[in-house]
Amino acid sequence: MRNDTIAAVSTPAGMGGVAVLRVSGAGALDVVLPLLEPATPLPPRRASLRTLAGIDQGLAVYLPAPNSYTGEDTVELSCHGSLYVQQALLQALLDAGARLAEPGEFTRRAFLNGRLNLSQAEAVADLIEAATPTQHRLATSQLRGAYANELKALRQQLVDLTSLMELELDFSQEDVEFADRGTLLGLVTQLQDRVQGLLGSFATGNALKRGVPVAILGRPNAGKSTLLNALLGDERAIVSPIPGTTRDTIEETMTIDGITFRFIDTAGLRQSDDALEALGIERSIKAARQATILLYVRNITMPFDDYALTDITDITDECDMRNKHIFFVHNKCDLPHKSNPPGHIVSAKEGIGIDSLKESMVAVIKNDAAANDGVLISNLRHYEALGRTRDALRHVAEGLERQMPADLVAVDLRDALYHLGSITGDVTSNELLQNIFSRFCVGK
Ligand SMILES: Nc1nc2c(ncn2[C@@H]2O[C@H](COP(=O)(O)OP(=O)(O)OP(=O)(O)O)[C@@H](O)[C@H]2O)c(=O)[nH]1
Ligand SMILES: [Mg+2]
Repeated sequence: MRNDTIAAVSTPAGMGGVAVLRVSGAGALDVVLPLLEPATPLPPRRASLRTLAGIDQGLAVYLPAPNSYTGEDTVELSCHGSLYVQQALLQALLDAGARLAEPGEFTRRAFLNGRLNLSQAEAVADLIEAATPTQHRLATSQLRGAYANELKALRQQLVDLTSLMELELDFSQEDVEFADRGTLLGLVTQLQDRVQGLLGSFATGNALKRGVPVAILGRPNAGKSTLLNALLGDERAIVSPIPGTTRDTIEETMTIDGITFRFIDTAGLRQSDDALEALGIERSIKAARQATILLYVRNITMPFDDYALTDITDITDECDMRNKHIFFVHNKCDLPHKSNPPGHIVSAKEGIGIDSLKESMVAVIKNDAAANDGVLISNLRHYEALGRTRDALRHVAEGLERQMPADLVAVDLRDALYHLGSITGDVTSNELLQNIFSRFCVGK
C-alpha cells in the first residue's frame, strides 16, 4: 500500500468560477505550506486566504488525519477556475513532491483507511453520476450503508455456521456431532432466502439506475409510434397510416416524477414475408424480453378478438414475466367504439388518457422499489457476487442433505463467505480494487 502524497484537480476538467485541488498524504502540509504566502501553519478545518504558488489568491483548508475524506492529512486549495491557474498550481504541487493521483485514488485511500466500505466507495461513483432524483436516492442509500449492514449480518451468520462446522471437524476423531445437521440446514435455507430476496431486487434497482425499460408493442398501425410521441410530448417517431412504418426499434428516455423511463417503440407484431420487417419483429420480442413494463397497444375500434390474446401468449411465451408488468392500452378512443375493455383507454393522437397511463407506470415502479423492505441492489458487481453466494449456499445445503463430510461442506461455506465478503470489501484483491477505482475520475 502506497501512502505517498497525492494531488489532483477535483473539480471537472475545464474552466469555471472556482477550481479545487486536493492534496492527500502524510506529507500534504510539507508539500503545500512552502507554496503559500504567508507560509504560516494552517488552522485545522478553517479556510485561510493565501497567495498560492505566487500565481493566484485562494483559500487553503487543512483537514488533519484521520478526520478527512481519505483518512489522511489533506489540504484543499480553492483557486480561480482558469485552466492556466489550475494547471500551474497542480504543477507547483507536483514539483514540491506530490504525485499525480490515479483515478479514484482518494476514494481508494478512504476505503483502505476504513473510512468507507467497498460498496460505499462504489456508491460515491454512482452519486457523482446521478442525474435524476431516483439515481441520487439509490446512491445515497448505498452510501449510508443500507444493505451493507444487512450483508454484514448475513456474513456473521455464515461465520457462525462455519465455526459450528469446524468445531465438528476438530472433534471428528471422537465421532461427535456438535451441530445437528437439520438445524444447520434450516439456517442455510434462511440465508438462501435472504440472498434470493436481494438478488430479486436487482431487476428494479438496475432499472431505476439505468432507466426503466418500457417496450411499446402491438399490431401494425395500432398507434405505437403515435403513443411514443404522445408520451414524450415530441414528434420523435414517424407515424403513418401505412402498416409496417416502424421497422427498427426506436429508443428515447424521459424522466417522470423522478423516475427515468426508456421507451422503446417497436415494429408491429405479425408474421411477415418481408425480411426487413421480420427482423424488426424479432427485435420487438427482444425489447419485450428486456423490458420491465410492456405496453400492449391495440386499436379500440377493432373487435377485441383473438388477435390480442395470440400476441400476448406469443410475448409471454418468449419472456420471463416475473418482475414485468403488462399494460393494455386501447388506443384511438377518439373514434367511435363499442366497448370499454379493462386497461387504459387512450387516444395517442388527441392526448387523452396519457397522463393517467404515466401515473400508473410510476406507481408500479414505486411499488416494486418499496418491496423487499426498500433494499435495492443496483450494482452489477454486487448482483454477480450475490449469485455466486447463492450457488455456494446451494452446494452447502446439498452437502448437508447428502451427509457429506464436514470438511467438504466447510469448503463451500468458505466459498459463500468469500463472495459475500467481496461486496463490502471484507475480502479484496488488488485486481478487484483496480477494476472498481479505475471507473472513477481523477481527483475523486
Ligand atoms: N384517430 C386516431 N388515429 C390514431 C391514433 N393513434 C394513431 N393513429 C393513426 O394511426 C396510424 C398509425 O399510427 P402509427 O403510430 O404509425 O402506428 P404504429 O403502431 O406505430 O404502426 P407501425 O409502425 O406500422 O407498426 C396513423 O395514421 C396515426 O395517425 C389515435 O389515437 N386516434
Ligand atoms: Mg410505428
